[in-house]
Amino acid sequence: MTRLTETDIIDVVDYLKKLDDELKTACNASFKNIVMRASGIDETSFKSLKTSVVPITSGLGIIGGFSHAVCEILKYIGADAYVCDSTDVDGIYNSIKEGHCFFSADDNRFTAYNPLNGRISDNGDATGRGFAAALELAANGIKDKTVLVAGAGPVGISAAKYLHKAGAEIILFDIDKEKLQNSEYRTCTSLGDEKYSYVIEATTSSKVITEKNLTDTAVVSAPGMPLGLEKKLAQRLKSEGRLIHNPLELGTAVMYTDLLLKQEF
Ligand code: 2YC
Repeated sequence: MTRLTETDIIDVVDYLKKLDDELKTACNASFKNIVMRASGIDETSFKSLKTSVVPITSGLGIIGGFSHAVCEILKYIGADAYVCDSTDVDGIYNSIKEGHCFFSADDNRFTAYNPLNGRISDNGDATGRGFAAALELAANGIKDKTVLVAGAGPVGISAAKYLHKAGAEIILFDIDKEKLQNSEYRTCTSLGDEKYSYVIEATTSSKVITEKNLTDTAVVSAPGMPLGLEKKLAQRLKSEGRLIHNPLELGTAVMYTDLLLKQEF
């Protein structure tokens, strides 16, 4: 998975307001409504829980501004979030002792836990569902529509599962055929001449989707970091409200609404 940099997460609050407006244009739904849809909850089951963001110093260590950015994203959708003043296991211990949910990320895993109901959420899984729900709304329903899912990692697989359940026909693309083995979907290891109207771009490469892969009305929902579209194409799609992309926001917010689901044990 791609490690974020400080520039990916500066001015989060201003960015969230802009992103909310972009999503209302592209998906006809607010940031929070997309997030709740991805978790399968509605306003009646939304709660503002005390939630701590615990900085983790292991491995490559702290990313400047990461904990603050996660905290601001959680506050934006209504969680009672704060950055824990202790780090690592001490921070996790203090959060659980207070009965607070907590978010923590090392170099390999970004997770959220709710000690009140045992619910746990993983960023890759949550991100896939967040971008899938956004595409479903942008498409005004995805039933019987074909969706290209580029990238068979945790994010792409989670998006494919959500959209398949919503009735879409999935074409799963990855250059590594190992990742496509035993897949329940139609798969391909190269993008032929087919043009797609609905795309999930969930790869870590920076040039996967080009004009020739897209119809004139195509919508691209891209959790992939870095963005897998060439700059000009990305700018044109964005200006026409047909590109959904953000480095951290959608996935982090879905992790929180995942914690509100009914009892896990
Ligand atoms: O500041 C901290 O607590 C660091 N330990 C955070 C490291 C996050 C590493 N992961 C990433 O940059 C992203 C995640 C946000 C999702 C996938 N990669």
